[in-house]
Amino acid sequence: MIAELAQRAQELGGVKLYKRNIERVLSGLLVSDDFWTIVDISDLPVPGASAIVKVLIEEGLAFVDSSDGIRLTQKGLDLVKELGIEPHFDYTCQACEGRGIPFYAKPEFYREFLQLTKERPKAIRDYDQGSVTPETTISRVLFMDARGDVRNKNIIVLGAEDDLTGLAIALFRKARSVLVIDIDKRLIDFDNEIFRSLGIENARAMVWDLRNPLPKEILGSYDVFVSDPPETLPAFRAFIGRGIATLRQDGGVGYFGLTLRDSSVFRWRDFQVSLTTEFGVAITDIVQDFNIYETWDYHKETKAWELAPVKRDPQSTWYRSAWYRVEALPGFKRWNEPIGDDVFYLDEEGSTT
Ligand code: SPD
Repeated sequence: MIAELAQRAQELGGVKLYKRNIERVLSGLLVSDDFWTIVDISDLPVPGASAIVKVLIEEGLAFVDSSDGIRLTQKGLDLVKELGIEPHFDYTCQACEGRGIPFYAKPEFYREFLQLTKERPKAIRDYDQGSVTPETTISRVLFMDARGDVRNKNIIVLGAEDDLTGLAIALFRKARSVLVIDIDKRLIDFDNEIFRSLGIENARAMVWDLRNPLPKEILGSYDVFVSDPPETLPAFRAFIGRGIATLRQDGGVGYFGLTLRDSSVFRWRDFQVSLTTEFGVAITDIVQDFNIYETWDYHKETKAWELAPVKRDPQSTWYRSAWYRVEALPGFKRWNEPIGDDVFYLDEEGSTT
């Protein structure tokens, strides 16, 4: 029965699904009626979660109540019982928000970042932007520092400066140098203005479209790269492939976010194969749900909103990504080819642009 539901939802949603995905959605429905929370709990791309909910409704296993909440019917509750599916449990540490790194460990750093970024540029749709919370950005830097990847290192941040991670690394004042490259001139100007006004001379930001190969002087020049790519395969190569190409030598390190809200675990396997077998890096850390994103203002203009089985605002933050750390091993590959822009931001699994 459940495998059949997965098959039907897969046909409806156009993304790969299997039995476990149905179980996770049912488990989520036992604790929340909010569609976006269900997406979060079930670790599914929106088109997949939406298709599963729609199939459950068609089968009389779930229904939409008068406040646009999704709830299990008696038939749904009977099925859940029969299958032995339990309510989703959340044991996330409230102090560190589940990252294992308390963002308040360096209070002056956190406060300075908050103060300086009050007027930060808003996330816009053009480049698939969606900013992580300030607590996430600060925790990224502390996580990197705890792994020995900040002090006296040359660090490059590629794309995704809507999260202001490059700015935060520079404000931490421990790196040897920081270069931020991003397609969005608003962010580049924002960073450079802060560097200038605070007299931070070892950091700079420049506009760059990562679809284009990196210039020679950037290749093989850095100890650490940081990024947060859109989850399409071409964007993964442009952000992460090129990130690896900036590393000076083996032992170089990369950090980036990968989400299951815009890609499936099947796609993650492709990414991981490409990282380990093609680019020659080892994955040393994956901290699931490390990165928490503020819901972007353009949410109601996206395919995700259009696909949602109910049109109700998310009840809380729901979009998260895992924090990956990779280490380049001897013989790692520097990839730096041009990339077309046809499916750069959006494909069948992605829907939040
Ligand atoms: N389009 C909405 C926000 C997307 C944020 N990007 C997250 C990328 C994770 N790798």
